[in-house]
Amino acid sequence: MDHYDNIQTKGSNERFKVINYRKAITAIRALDYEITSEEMALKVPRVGKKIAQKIGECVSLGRIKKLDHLNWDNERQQVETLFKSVYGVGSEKTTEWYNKGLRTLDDLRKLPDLTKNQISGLKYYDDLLKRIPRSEVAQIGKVVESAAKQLHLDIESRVTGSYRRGKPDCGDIDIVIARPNVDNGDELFAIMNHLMRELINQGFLVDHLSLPTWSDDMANRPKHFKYMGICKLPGPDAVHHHIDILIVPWIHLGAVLLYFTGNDICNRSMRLLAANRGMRLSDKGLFEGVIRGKNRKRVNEGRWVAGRTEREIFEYLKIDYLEPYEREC
Ligand code: TTP
Ligand code: MG
Repeated sequence: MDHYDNIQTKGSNERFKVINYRKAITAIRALDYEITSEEMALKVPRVGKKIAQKIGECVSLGRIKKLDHLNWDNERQQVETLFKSVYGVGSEKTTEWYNKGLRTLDDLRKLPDLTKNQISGLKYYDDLLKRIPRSEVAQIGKVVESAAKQLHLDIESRVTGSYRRGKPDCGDIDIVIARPNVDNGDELFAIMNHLMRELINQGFLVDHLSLPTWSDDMANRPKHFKYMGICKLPGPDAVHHHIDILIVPWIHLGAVLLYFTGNDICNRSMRLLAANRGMRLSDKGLFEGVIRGKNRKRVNEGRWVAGRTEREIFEYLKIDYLEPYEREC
């Protein structure tokens, strides 16, 4: 998947291969047994013939033959994949750094012009790679929820992402917060400010990757605020994790929960379905009366018709409701 990911371009065949690998990886991760042959791999849903064959090679040879024959620079590939696994590092930088002769994370650590996010990505590199056990995600969710409820008891805080889909472990923590009947930017921003201050004071938020921004024209409008940072539970052995906290208008809560619960392939399918019905689905809601011109490019915003709850979005799209654990596409 990394190989195809590195060489893919928009709309290319490789792009679809990446998606197929992602689907297969998700399906395999959900298994509670080990795959020990190509035949076994082939029986797993979403694992096609070619991927099964490669799994067979991994099992019997310990490597994938195609990678030996590919006409690419193996070292470059490995180093660039390593660099790209650092938070805040994109493909352009990885190539530039490789060309400059950098090969290890310690080489990167010496660079004078790293961005703030790259510095954090390197500082917490080992911790951020670790999957987070479900129980710890739940604990972290409680910390955030209690801090939010200090301000208003009726605030709702929900852990979304892979946790809400029922995964046994997660890559990061995705939290969505809203308050009944509160849609305006100024009130939502006040909740965000309180939450950040409280969680920093507690020593829970230890580093910020992206802070929500404010402009005065947001005051009376529904507005989404997103915080991205690094958190940790108390204790000397606590592991640092990536956390995203979103504070959103009550009116958009369903659409946001739907988006941030994912998975991303499921989101993509639902958006496509909406588009095929002359509608548009975003993290703000479902819009109808959407007109698309050349190359399906949208020419208007459309009229907001659903998004307060997830169920109303499914109903409006005329599809059966999917429980979060069923949204594994
Ligand atoms: P992630 O936290 O990236 O994904 P995840 O929670 O499903 O998995 P992980 O355990 O690795 O954290 O994003 C949260 C949700 O946001 C994801 O499930 C769907 C949505 N999303 C997209 O639809 N497209 C994207 O490109 C990304 C990054 C997220
Ligand atoms: Mg996640």
